[in-house]
Amino acid sequence: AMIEKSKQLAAWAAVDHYIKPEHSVIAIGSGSTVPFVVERILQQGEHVNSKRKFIPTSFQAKELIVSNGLALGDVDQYPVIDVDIDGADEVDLKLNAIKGGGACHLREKVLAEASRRFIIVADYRKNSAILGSSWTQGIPVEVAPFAYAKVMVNLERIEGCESAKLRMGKAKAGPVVTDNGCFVIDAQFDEHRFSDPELLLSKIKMLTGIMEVGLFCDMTDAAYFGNVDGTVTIRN
Ligand code: DER
Repeated sequence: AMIEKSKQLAAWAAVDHYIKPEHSVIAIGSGSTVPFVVERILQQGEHVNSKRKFIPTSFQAKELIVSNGLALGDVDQYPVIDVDIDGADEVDLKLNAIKGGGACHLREKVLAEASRRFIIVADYRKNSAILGSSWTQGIPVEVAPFAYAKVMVNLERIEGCESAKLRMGKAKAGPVVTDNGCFVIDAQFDEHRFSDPELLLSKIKMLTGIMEVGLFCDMTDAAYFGNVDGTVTIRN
């Protein structure tokens, strides 16, 4: 309950500060924090008489938009987005983030880059000084199925890589398949690598067969963390 409350605190504060009546194209992130973003937008009521379009970062986000009666937009038609609010698995002091715990990070990163403002909302567990402190499941790497075994070999050769494992489904036999029909490899690195996340990202992203990497560097305008004591930490 405290974690859920802290997600709500972060989401409401971010919406109140960053989503204004004049914003007409809004990207909706993925995960369990973002429903509180939609909840607050509905409370604002601006969407009712505006031409607002909501762009989903995943099938899950699309369902959230549609089930709440918000106007669904397509990034093909709205490639320039006013504000994107999304969750994260962990955020460091420089607003670098690990994303992809929900295997949605390719579309999330595309829309984050397409947005004038990219805001992260999260509970206190995600608020770290250095990446890899609280999120210990590795960096999510989306990969073309054809290339996954070769990419696993390439990842394990990167200095500091401790393991690279294909993400398997829990309620599905075989590997997780993303909204893009791809697989996810979770790559564990020793914590020294996270002192320079951009260098690590560049080493991973260049491997042929990789679709996207769950390291968001130099992309986030602000991060909102809900705290146990009911306060919100804002980092920007
Ligand atoms: O996959 C992602 O990057 C999502 O944003 C997700 O990891 C955030 O998760 P949560 O909001 O459910 O904690």
